[in-house]
Amino acid sequence: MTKPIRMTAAVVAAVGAMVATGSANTALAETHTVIVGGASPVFMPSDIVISVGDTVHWDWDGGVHDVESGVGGVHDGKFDSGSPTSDTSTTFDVTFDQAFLDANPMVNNEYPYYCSLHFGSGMTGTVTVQTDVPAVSGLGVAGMLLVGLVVGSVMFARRGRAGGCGSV
Ligand SMILES: [Cu+2]
Repeated sequence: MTKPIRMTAAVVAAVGAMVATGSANTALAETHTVIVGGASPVFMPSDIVISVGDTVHWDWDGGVHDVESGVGGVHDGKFDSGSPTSDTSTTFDVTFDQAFLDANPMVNNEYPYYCSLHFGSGMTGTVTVQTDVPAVSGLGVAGMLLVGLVVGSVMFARRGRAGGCGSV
């Protein structure tokens, strides 16, 4: 009977760590860097999923490029880095907070963008903003697991006592 209980304790500790990590994530807005150009005319990574409040940081790495929101070279006015440039010290930041989402509503909070010089050859990307912060639902699942494990270990302990082999 000691073996299953010891294992349960280890799992409870692991779930506890998950819960702690989850609550830390909800408190921090993150910055996601997207490399602009470089060896080839692409955005890297091209499609990213972020949480509301996070910032996307585009960082020029070579070639003449820009960042414009929209599809197929048609600018939709949501964000724009300005004229294409080859200056590798160029950066462009957009914070996708709730105010930005409210002012620039998109289906599924999915923001497509492109380089005005190279969209035809596939220099495009998307930023998808999640408003239901994943860490919160993770916390719920972890909480349910924790309750299940506590109930399970209590049942193990009771069964052990009833069988007369519960002494340490
Ligand atoms: Cu380009």
